Amino acid sequence: MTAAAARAVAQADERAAALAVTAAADALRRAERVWIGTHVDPDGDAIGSALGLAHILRSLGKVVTVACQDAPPRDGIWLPGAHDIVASGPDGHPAAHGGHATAHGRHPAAHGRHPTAHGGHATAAAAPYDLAVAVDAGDAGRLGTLHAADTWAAQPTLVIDHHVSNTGFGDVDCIVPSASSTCEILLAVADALGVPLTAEAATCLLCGIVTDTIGFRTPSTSAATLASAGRLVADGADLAEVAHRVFLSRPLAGLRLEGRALDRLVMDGPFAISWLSLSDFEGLGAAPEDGRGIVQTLATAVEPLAVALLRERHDGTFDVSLRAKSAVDLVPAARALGGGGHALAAGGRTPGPLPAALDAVRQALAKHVAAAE
Ligand SMILES: [Mn+2]
Repeated sequence: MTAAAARAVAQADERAAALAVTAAADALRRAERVWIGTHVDPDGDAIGSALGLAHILRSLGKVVTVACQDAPPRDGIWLPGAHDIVASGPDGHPAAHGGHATAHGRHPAAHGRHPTAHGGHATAAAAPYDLAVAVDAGDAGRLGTLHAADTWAAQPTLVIDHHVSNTGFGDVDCIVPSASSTCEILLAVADALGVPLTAEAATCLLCGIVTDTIGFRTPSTSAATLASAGRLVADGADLAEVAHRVFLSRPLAGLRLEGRALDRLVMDGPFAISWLSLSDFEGLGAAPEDGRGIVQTLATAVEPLAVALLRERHDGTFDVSLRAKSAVDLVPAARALGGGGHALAAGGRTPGPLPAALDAVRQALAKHVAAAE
C-alpha cells in the first residue's frame, strides 16, 4: 500500500470511528436506566470500561447497574464502584445504588435472573432498563451467564468494543478496532456526551488503557492513546497507582505459577507452548486470576513466532491465550479454537484432556499462523 493509500484508509477508519462514537453517545443520551455488562474473567479494561461508563452516566443523573458474571480481579477490585458490581443480567432490577455490596466486598452469587410475577423473563414493556450495554466483549457469549438471547433481544442494546473480531451483536454497535482499549473509546464517548470526567471516571478509564497497552508498550498504543491518557491524568487519574495495581503487585503464588509455566515452555516448530493444570493452581494456592498475564512474560521470548499458554478450567476444558509480537495475525487461529481477539493477542478454549488440548493448539497454530511476507 502506498503512503497516500494508507492515509486514505486511516482517514476512513477515523470517520467510521467518529460516527460509531456519535451513535453510542446518542443511544446513551436517550436512556435513563442503563445496564452495563462486561465479559467473563474480567481484566482491567473490562472492569475499567464498565465502571468508567457507569460514572460518566451517573454524572448525567442516570440510574446505572454494572454487571459481570465473575468477580473483579485483584487489579480491578480497587476501582471506584467495583464492590457494587452485580452478577445479574439486564432482566434483573436496578439496585438502589447500583449493586449489592456487602461489608466484605464479596461478589454476590450468580443467582441468575430476577423472577417476575409470571415466573418467566421480563417482557419488553416491563423491562427494568431502557438500554443494555456490553463493553469490551467481542461476542454475546463473552457475557457468560449475563447473556440470555431472548432477554438481550427484548430491549435496545449497545455494544462498545475494540476487538476486531467483534460480531456486532447490539442494535447499535460502536466497534473501534484502532482503539487501544474499550476505555479509550469511552473517553471519546464521554466527550461526545459533553460530560466532564470525575477523578473516579478518569481512574477507571486509565486502568483499562494501561492494562490493554501493557503500560503503553503495544503497537495499539497510538498518539491518540497517549493523548487520552494525558487527559485522564489531568482529570485526576493516578497513573502511578494504576501501574502499581496492574503490574507491580502480585501474590507469591502467582509468581510461582509463572515459574512453572516458564519451566514448561517448549518450542514446537516456530511456536512456543506451555500449560498450567488445575493441580498447579491448587497446589500453589493460586487463584484463577493469577494465571492471567503470565502469557505476557512467555511472549517476551525472542525465538518463537507466537506463544500459547493453556490453562485448565474446572470444567476440564482449557483456556488458550495466544500472543505474538508482530508480523502475524492470531485471530484465525483463535477462531479455530472457538475464540477471537486481536492480531497480536487472542484466545480461545479447547476440550481436555491435556494431550488433546495441546494437539488442538498445535494444529490451530500450524494451520493458521504464518509469518507475514
Ligand atoms: Mn479490552
